Amino acid sequence: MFEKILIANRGEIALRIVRACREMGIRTVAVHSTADESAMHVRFADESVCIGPPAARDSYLNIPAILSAAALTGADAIHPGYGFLSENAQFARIVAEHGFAFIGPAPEHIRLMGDKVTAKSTMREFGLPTVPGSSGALPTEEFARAAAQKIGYPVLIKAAAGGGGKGMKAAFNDEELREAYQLARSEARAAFGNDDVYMEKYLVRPRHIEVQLIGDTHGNALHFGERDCSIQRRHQKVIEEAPSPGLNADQREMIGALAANVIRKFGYRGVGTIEFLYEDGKFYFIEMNTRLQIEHTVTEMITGIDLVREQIRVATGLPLSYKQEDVQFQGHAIECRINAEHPESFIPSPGKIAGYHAPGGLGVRVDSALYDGYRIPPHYDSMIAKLIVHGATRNECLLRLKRSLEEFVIGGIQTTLPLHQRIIAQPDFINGDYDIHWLEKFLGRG
Ligand code: MV4
Repeated sequence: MFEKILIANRGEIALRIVRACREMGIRTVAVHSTADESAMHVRFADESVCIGPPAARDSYLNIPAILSAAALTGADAIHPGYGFLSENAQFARIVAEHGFAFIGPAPEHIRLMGDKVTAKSTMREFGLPTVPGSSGALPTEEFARAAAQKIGYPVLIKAAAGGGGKGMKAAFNDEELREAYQLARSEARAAFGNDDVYMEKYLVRPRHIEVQLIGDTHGNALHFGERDCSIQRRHQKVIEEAPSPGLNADQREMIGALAANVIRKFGYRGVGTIEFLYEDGKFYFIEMNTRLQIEHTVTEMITGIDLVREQIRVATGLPLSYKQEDVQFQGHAIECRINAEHPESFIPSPGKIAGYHAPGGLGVRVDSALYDGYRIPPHYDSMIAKLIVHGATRNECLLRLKRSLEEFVIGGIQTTLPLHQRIIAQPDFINGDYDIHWLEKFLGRG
């Protein structure tokens, strides 16, 4: 087992990893920028190293600085968290080359899943259902037109190096195809430095269903059920829940087992999430994330399993602590991502916290690094807290979530707490009757 882990991240996820390490008797090293000197993850870690000025490219993305901190403190392993370098295959390789364990998958798996075209063809070969589409990248508009004829409109053009929706353009007929193709390629070039694009049948009102997975170095792989992440705005998840109100137990078991079998076949190590679109009773693979995700919490709440602990165990070469039959699902969990943003304009609202009270009580969890008097820096992502609520049923969970949101006090800045209170009061949401476009339609309605 590792004796000391360096956490190459900040905020709530850095604190989350510190907590798992402390329960496992593992010492922790926090790294921080000059803007995060008084951050909670620094206070709770055993040691801390300042790795640069506020800008992420000079600090949390600064590979030489992070490796130097690991060497200076004698860390055995580096945990990347999510975002920043967590899906950077080069970083994973360099970490291992310098003698540290990377708490994550093998670099070649990170790279394989980072290219959406190779990810899709790999998953199709391993038996996952994929969206009907072009067999590879589309080098010219003529190729795109031919692919659209074969697939049938509407079609969606996507960036091969993409993810998160950048460079994605829909076309509903031949007239729209030229502009969609050109725009997708130029956006992909700008966002990823790679303008390869591919095409798929456009699913018009799907849910976003993702399956939590873990594989170890002994040929074992498990699934921990699914999460419904359809409540999103501009490709930023706002509310996630487990299990999905759109699936039944048979579908849950089928898609979970299918996904676990796939990662077992290609010898995946560590936690991972396979993302599907779900429409009219069918699942379609869209992406695999090779990192721990923000919303891993709702899965933990319905299974009672600490996914970060399992992630660390697997990284040391230990077998998984559980067999599939040990993974039981109890009740329902919903997570609200609380951002330091105006609840209607979504304009960022960094600044000093003047009054902080987190909700509590049975089935209420707050993952946050906030404290009264903390100054939220303007340099990083605006998510400042995750409110996660568990209940025996979805209805009990909703009642508890409403109460918790009313109890939550974050003073001195604007937050999206009022937005969450509005969303969970909507009949469609209460009925679980939503798809990936629901929130933007709701917000557009004002
Ligand atoms: C799609 C789609 C509809 N049809 N693919 C968005 C980014 C990446 N995760 C894939 N995404 C989508 N791919 C086909 N063939 C709709 C989306 C999509 C989406 C997917 C999941 C969650 C939120 C979304 C928001 C907009 C579009």
